[in-house]
Amino acid sequence: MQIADVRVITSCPGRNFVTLKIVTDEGVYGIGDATLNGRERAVAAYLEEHVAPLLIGRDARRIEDAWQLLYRGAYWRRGPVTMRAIAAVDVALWDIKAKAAGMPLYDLLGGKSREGVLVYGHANGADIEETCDEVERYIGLGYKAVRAQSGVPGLDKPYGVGRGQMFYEPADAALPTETIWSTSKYLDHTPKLFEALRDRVGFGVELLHDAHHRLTPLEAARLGKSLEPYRLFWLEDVTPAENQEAFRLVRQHTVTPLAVGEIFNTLWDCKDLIQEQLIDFIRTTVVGAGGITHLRRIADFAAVWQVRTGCHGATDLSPVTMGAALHFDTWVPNFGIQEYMRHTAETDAVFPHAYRFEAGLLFPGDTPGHGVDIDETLAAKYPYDPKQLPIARLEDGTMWNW
Ligand code: CS2
Ligand code: MG
Repeated sequence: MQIADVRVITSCPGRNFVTLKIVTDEGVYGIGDATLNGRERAVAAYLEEHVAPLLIGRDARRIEDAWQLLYRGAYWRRGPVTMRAIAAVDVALWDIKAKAAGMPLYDLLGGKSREGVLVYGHANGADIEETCDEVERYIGLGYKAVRAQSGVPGLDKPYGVGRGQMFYEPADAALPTETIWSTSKYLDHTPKLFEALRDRVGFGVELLHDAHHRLTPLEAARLGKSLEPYRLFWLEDVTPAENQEAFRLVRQHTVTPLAVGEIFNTLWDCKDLIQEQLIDFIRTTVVGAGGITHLRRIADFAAVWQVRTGCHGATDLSPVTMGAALHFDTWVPNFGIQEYMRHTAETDAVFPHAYRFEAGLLFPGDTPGHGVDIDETLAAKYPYDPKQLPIARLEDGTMWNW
């Protein structure tokens, strides 16, 4: 089974997505997601210029060798662009292999470890009251776990309070929108949010929160400690993780579970966090961390220290990633939770898929492969529309972490 054609499809049905389609000489094809929010063209060019020519004529069954070729052969290894390009190839080849075997991807990985995949949705509001209403709405939709983000008094455009309700798209302009951040306003506000939430909905639903890389380690420790009475399922991205050691200080002060990793792209980004037991959930994804092949290695490594998976699943990860992730989640023994930000109707039309939501769980479906396709004719109707993620500055103008 040889690779006969490799196509990079950039489309903007509601937001930009980059999709890789690999077609074999036997007519079986597979697709992979290569979307990197705000940097889509970088990955598309990497695939078109530096990867596609290497793949033509290769045996499509040799997934591991393709991964090693694209990782070691790049010389300039790791990084979000390179690892997303490798991920797109990897997921497309796993899709092909499962289709050729006539089985859903989770069977190829080792079979089901669970029937349904626990997911969490994104409730957000301009203030505490509106956020409580939204959390209640998600519970009414059947969610058993809900992330809550609210506006912060005195701050404009805080992270996580999006336009639209069931999906969240932060990339809102061709040049970065500038936002202002105040940690002290946020730290004073957030415990009040979760006190109000627990008063409103009780302790029967899992609550999550994303600090989005904005705190120093000691501030993160303070937030984690202040949220302990509200028993969060996890507190995410509490502090930038380039220095994995920073999490040790947080860990010393709080038992609030910690999640990190949506911006990681290899095991090397989280090896110390895992083996030092500084985190509880690893957020790496099939699209961000080199595909099924590498994410499986991260999950198996994490299992040794009882760290569970909590794959990122924002609107800016395509339905192809959601489909492949659900097969991974259905198999992986140390599963934690799957993020599930919905996509717009336009996006879902371009990416027909087998997965479905029911009673707080996602089910991947049983079609051979990862169960997601792309309608290339429809995709062509949505030209690329350059957008970038916002940036954040402190109130004195200092550049900060968005
Ligand atoms: C967020 C994302 O879902 C999350 O946990 O961190 O929405 C993130 O802001 C976007 O994926 C960035 O493009
Ligand atoms: Mg996040």
